[in-house]
Amino acid sequence: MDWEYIDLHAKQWVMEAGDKIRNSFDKTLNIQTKSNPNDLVTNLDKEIEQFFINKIRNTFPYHKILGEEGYGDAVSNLDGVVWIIDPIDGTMNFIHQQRNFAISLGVYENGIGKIGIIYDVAHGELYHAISGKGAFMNDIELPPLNKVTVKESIIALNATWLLENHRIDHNLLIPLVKEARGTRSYGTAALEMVFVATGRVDAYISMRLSPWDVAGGTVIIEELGGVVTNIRGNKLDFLSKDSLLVAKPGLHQTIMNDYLKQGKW
Ligand code: 2AM
Ligand code: CA
Repeated sequence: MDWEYIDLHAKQWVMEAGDKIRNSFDKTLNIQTKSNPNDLVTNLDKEIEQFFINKIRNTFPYHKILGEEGYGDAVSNLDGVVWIIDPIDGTMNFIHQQRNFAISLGVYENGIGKIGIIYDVAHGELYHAISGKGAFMNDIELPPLNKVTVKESIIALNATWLLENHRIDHNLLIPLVKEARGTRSYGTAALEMVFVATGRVDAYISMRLSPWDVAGGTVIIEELGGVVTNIRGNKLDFLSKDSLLVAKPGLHQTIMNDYLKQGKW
């Protein structure tokens, strides 16, 4: 498989999609809710997903597509080449802020991450990695991730998980938040993952994400020696919703052993 050829197309389409999104800023969005009143989708989410699907189907007709808005294939396994796409990650930010959202795309072969592309449209920052060929931000190669202690780290997480909730014993996270140098919350898993890649934050924790939220970021993080698992320390399967712990090497192990594994769940 010529991954560089596929990557070239993918990046071109992502930039084109970014232009479409930027051009939409002064138009009225059609906003609907999905599973609950905070689960939002706009006409743009749908149009951008369809844009990618048309491009992929025309150019790589044998590839499968798993997209958040459901215009792709009914993917039940990762056999062959599968594109995992979130046309807009951070839709709530897109609607309210017109920033802090991203296009996120991962290309997997038999379940193995090959290409990861995340485009921070509002800031014009394109992150991308081809497995084994390095990770880049706007074509500047990112250095490998180094070890860091909790005391020196900024951890991205949503305040929701510090309140009592049914996904994690929130008492496990409180000591971590106290020990860390700081916490941040951006409301977009794809960008929070690439912020680990660039060192803007050192770790990111979330309790419930979908494959399209994490597929692109995982390729980029792993290319830099970072670690991606769920909060139980297991690998993700990119087919089901799961929790997420992304961190620099060493920090991941510390958060797992000294904090998350201290619970009884
Ligand atoms: P989205 O904007 O593409 O829906 C916000 O904290 C992050 O979580 C975003 O990356 C958002 O992706 C994702 N997210 C929001 N609601 C979700 C849900 N119900 N299941 C999985 N991921 C969700
Ligand atoms: Ca989305």
